[in-house]
Amino acid sequence: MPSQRELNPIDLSLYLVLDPELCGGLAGMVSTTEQAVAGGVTVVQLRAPQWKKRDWLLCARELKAVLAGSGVPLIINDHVDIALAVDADGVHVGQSDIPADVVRALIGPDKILGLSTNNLAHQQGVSAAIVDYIGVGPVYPTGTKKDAAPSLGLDEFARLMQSKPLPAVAIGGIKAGLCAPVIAAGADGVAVVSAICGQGDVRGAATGLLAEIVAGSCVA
Ligand code: TZP
Ligand code: MG
Repeated sequence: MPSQRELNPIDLSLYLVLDPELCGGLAGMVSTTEQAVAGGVTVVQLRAPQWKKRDWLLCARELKAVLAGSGVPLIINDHVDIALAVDADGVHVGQSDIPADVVRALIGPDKILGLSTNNLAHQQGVSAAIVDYIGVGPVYPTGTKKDAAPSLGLDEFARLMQSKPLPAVAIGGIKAGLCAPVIAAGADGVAVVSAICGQGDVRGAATGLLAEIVAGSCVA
């Protein structure tokens, strides 16, 4: 991969990671996405670790249609084949998934590629010629991802942000009232699951989080 590859531009400000259980299945994920985009989310990721591939495909197609013309990119967690099948905007992988260089070779230079990192060694292993952004966390304890690593805490997260190799989105336990400090610590955006999925007022939840993120950027 040529090292002069330019980063794909992506506004990480408010990054929604969908959860099938919290949203109430496929239809709930689609309606959550519609409302969350109206509330200002800037990225949507389809993540459904328990799902069969057929459901991934059906949902990805619907999300792609809902997001068309919105300017909000659709990112597919783990599954490169699904991303390619629906011409999604990008793929997000973790440290135990298909390696980033292999994903990049499969999706080509123009798609967005995100990589989860949890510590300095992970960050040092990131190739900025291959990856567009990193997801860093969990910052706070989370009940959403059962196999999540221990939470970093804000101080350790801030230390990691001092040497971030790429734009970084913070994830894990971030909810209303906790966004601004994470942004002030150096994150380029906040990724949430339960702070949006399953909320009674999805649009309002997104709007409130985004306002905090903007406020956090002002003091960063
Ligand atoms: N990766 C690290 S923590 C996490 C993922 C997918 C779950 C975050 O969910 P929540 O509800 O925003 O804490
Ligand atoms: Mg993964």
